[in-house]
Amino acid sequence: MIHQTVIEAHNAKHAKDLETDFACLAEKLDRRGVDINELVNRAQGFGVAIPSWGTGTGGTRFARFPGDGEPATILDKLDDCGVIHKLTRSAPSVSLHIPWDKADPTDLLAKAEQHELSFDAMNSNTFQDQPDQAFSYKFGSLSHTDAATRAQAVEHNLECIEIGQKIGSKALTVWVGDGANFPGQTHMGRQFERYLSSMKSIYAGLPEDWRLFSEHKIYEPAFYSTVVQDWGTSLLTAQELGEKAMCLVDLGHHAPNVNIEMIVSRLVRANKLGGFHFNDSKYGDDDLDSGTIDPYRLFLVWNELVDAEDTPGLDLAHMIDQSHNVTDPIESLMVSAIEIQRAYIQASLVDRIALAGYQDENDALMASATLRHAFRTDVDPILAKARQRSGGAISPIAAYRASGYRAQIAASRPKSSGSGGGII
Ligand code: LRH
Ligand code: MN
Ligand code: MN
Repeated sequence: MIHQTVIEAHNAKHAKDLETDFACLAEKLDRRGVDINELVNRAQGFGVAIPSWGTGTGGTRFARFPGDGEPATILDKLDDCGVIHKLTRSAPSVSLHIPWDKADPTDLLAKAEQHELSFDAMNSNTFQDQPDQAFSYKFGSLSHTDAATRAQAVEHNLECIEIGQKIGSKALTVWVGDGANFPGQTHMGRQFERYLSSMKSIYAGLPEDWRLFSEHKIYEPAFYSTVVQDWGTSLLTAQELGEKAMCLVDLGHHAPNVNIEMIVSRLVRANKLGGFHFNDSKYGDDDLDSGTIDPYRLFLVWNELVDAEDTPGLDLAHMIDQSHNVTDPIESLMVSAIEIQRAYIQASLVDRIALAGYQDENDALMASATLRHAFRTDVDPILAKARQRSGGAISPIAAYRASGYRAQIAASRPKSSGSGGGII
């Protein structure tokens, strides 16, 4: 593990530069009537959940190229999540995936406590067949034509809830790959009815204080049609199921150029926005690191979220969902958590009174300039100060590399084979 003294030694080297940069930004923001310490407080209060599956090297259907010290078990994954949180102080929870992360709940809780972590939404998996299951998901799961296959998929989701209850999770995210590869392969209406009816059975088993997230995705693995392909279908589902059902927006699950920030605004209006899977993409569900392709879009999403933050009942689950194919996953996840936090703080800098004035006057030029002014502000010193005040590293990547953590775990974990393609 990374000892606090490693962080302190690292911070001692960078503290003076940070003070200078922080004082400079504080003065600049003061001229804009903004108190920098309020922004530091906001940054310190920020947290995003790490997907357990993101800690291992991802892959494509072509190949997977594992690195050294790949986590072999969920406990290893939690150790890696502990490192991410320790250095960034902005990733206090983990989102588990069943059955990949099945383990004794007592061990999960003990490990989480050791790293000051908690468990965010559970994720079910009915897009793969497991060795011991009776019915195949080749032609669908919750929407399958066969009632016994649907029942098996429902049962699996109920088991995820049961496991989640033992570890303090409060939500279940359902993403299904069900769909069709050919026009005519399925009756789209009847298939959706079957999906809804299965989701109702899952909803019926949801504890009082839990929420059910439906996650839409435009395509893949089904390439002609997908049952929950867009936010419209997701919203229909959430509205039909009831109060505890919400929509989850995975940024990569849309066609290129779709206006995701507008989807966010509409779902807020419907009181049905439940959470996010953050990532970035250029072409489709690329699962690239947050903020690496289109940081302005990430900012625009956060602009809607900050604008809506006082909406009664709005309680969002923020999670990362990425596949790290060519980087050290711990490094990618740390940078991603910081990029998501950066967009949040930049969006917090938008002068909303001025913006509303420009919008009312139809001053398009000044309205858009107001957004870009916030986006272009370098909030790095705020993020670094937040980490320093919370006991994290001023520069997490440098501290991580200096710690030698990867080499240390590579010596104790079994070497991972690169055979077979990764799936997500
Ligand atoms: C597939 C996917 C989806 C889910 C995850 C478990 O696209 O990445 O986003 O959230 O698998
Ligand atoms: Mn996702
Ligand atoms: Mn995805």
